[in-house]
Amino acid sequence: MANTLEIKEQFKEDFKRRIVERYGRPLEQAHITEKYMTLGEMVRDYASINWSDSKNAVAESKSKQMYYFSMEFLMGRLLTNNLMNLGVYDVVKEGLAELGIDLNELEDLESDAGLGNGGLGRLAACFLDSLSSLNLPGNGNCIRYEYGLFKQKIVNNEQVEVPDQWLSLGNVWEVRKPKHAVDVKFGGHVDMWMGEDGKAVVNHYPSLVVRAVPYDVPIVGYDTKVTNTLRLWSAEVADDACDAASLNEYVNEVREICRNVYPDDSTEHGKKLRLKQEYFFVAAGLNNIIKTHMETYGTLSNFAEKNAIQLNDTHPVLCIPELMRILLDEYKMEWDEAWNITKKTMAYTNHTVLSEALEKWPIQYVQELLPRVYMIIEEIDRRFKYALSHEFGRTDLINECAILKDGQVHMANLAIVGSHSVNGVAALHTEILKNDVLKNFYEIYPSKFNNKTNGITHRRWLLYSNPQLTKLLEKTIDSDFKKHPEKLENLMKYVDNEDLQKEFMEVKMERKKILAKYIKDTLNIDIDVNSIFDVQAKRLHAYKRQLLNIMNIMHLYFKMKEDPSYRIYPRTFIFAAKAAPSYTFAKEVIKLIHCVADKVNNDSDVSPFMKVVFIPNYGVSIAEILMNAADVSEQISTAGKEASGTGNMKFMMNGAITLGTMDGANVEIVERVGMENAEIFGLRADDVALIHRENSYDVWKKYHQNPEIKRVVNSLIDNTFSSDPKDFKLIYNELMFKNDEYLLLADFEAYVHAQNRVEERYKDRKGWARMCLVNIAQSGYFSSDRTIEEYAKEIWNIESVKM
Ligand code: 26V
Repeated sequence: MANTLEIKEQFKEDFKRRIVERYGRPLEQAHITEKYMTLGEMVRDYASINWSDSKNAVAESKSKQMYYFSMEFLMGRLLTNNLMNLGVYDVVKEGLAELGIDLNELEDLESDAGLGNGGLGRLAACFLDSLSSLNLPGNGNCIRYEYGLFKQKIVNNEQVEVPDQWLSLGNVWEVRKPKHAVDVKFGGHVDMWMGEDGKAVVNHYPSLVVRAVPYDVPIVGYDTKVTNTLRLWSAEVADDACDAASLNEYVNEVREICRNVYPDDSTEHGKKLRLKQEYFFVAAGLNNIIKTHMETYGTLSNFAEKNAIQLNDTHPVLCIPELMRILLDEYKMEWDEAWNITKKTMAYTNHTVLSEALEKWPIQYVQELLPRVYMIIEEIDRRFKYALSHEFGRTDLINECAILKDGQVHMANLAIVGSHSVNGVAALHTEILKNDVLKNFYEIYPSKFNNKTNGITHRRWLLYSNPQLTKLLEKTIDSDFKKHPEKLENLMKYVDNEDLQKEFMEVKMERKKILAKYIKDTLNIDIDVNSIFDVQAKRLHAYKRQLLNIMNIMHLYFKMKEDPSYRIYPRTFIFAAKAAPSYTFAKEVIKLIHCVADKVNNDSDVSPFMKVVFIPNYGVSIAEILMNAADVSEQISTAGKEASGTGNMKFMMNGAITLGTMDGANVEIVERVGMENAEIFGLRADDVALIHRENSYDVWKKYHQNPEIKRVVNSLIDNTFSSDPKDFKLIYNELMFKNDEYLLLADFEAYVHAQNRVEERYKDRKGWARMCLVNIAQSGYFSSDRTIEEYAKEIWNIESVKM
């Protein structure tokens, strides 16, 4: 084994040589992007040794593999993560420094791989990190989008979307694998007849054939050789292009499949494109898995024993009829055998209870785009309805649970019928699925339902993004927690230690200074690092109630203006949120936050006590400097609506206090830290359900009862925060003329009180530090390692790779 010094010298030599080989000039003349690319390629090549060994180990042991099918993987940057997981970060940093290169500058050149919208996509990325780090054979399957989720700019207080050209420097982590390309067929018509063997012969004459080419990304585990694969599919022209009207049209049709994450679906074209994307990556991914399986075993009868597929929400649910199609049409299997294999292979995760987010496809689209797959869906639906009346004796549920009804394919229903496991992502969410949203299915298939509370990788979200806290923890409880995050609980022994409390507050201050510098550099706003950093960072959505947060700020502003003797403990309210491009209400809330910020930040009476900051372009890299600088974590969704939340866990792990409702995983956070170490307020999920059931809420009553509420609501339309009378009318109307669907005014007073309590508690510095330490100590449960171990044992039945 070479010592560190030798490794470093070797690295420096290799690095210099590679620059010359690749760019034809010496290091001294190389551009910084060339240095970045070279380092990335070296790291990838280094990881490739383990990658290859991992593939061999899995193939030789013939162990079962899991494939995580997800339309989204929000990977963020990989350079730091891979250097750290490979255990070479320090050596590389020093080596580069000796060559006059600052590793941090190279790290900053990497674009975020923003292949997703929010929590669902980041969860998939955390899961990949945990799978490799736990030595489990689990791979990702997704689309290689040409553009990531849009970049958010703020112009005149409004969100403007800019394309995210994340591939402009190339992607050093991917390896193109043309030998694994497959053709995916769309449209056209199907011929069927009875063959001599009495089995159906199916011929599909597609109107469009697209070549799917995989790009593989190594997923490097922490302190292990196990390296899994994230396979990203890219669409290219096929040799046999079919009857595309013109070459240009065909090329365009192909290219748009992989152009964007979640393309605009407000038009028919956009909707059909989304469906095309879904089938594209499902068909390509499945085809590949089957090919590999056949090469190893020569039969598909043991397919479910050797492969598990997790469907991340309903987006990849076409996996179910597509696997049926392959087994029936291409391998001539009988329906019952094919169906058993399919159900045993597939497992479905639900991520939302919001009915508008449950996917449904017009039958006509599916029929046109996927004629054979549609026939199979029809047959699944027919047999399911038959079983409902003949097996389950539940004719009453036929309409309720149908896959095909009111002209649509109900994807969640298809997912439940065609899989062996249905899971929610937090305890409360799973209960709501069982007792409310999916109640009928729970009655039919009680044993399919289970809970897997989400988690986050403590490597990215603690070890790498918060080295200051990591160092303090290592000093206090030793470094076991790095491999075994549940060991963070050892910190409980020290939470009363005043020296530790003080040191923790120093760490927090360092992180706050780093964030304050970022805010100064990018927004030119000065913030007080001694103020309470109160952060709400997540996608903008009505149910997440960013509006409730800003309404409290408006309320505080009015109160301080009205009464000069009333002053709050200095606080910096920080928001970060992207709104969907067509979500007008959400965009209006962003504008409101900016207009309130203008008023508050420029008012010399008030601004010493409060500042409002909106950090644009929230994504993984911003989260890495934002979460760990927070004192207060805002998790204030209407109870029952947030399936889990995962930001809440990142804040907790970095020692912030949850100010939240009893929703999603907040419930389990509080269960662990105790009510006294969080600030919980507002209606409970049961209360909300009752209010809706009995239709007992009257927003105008709230408005008239409480003059403070009235003042805030009126200020939305009386030009206090904007001179344009059109501004915020939409928000006002949503609240007052749609009876405040998300119950903001119902929770307003409770929220204001909770905010007051936060302030009181912050003034007790030791008590506050103790609370933060308890939160860190109890956060180990929320490592995605725990989540993945549960999936592996209870759903996938996979075991660790021996290398
Ligand atoms: C999608 C849409 C699209 C149409 C407009 C309304 C709407 C509302 C919500 C969604 C979310 C879709 C699924 C999703 O991203 N769920 C998130 O999954 C996270 C990981 O499990 C979880 O932590 C979040 O609570 C959940 O919202």
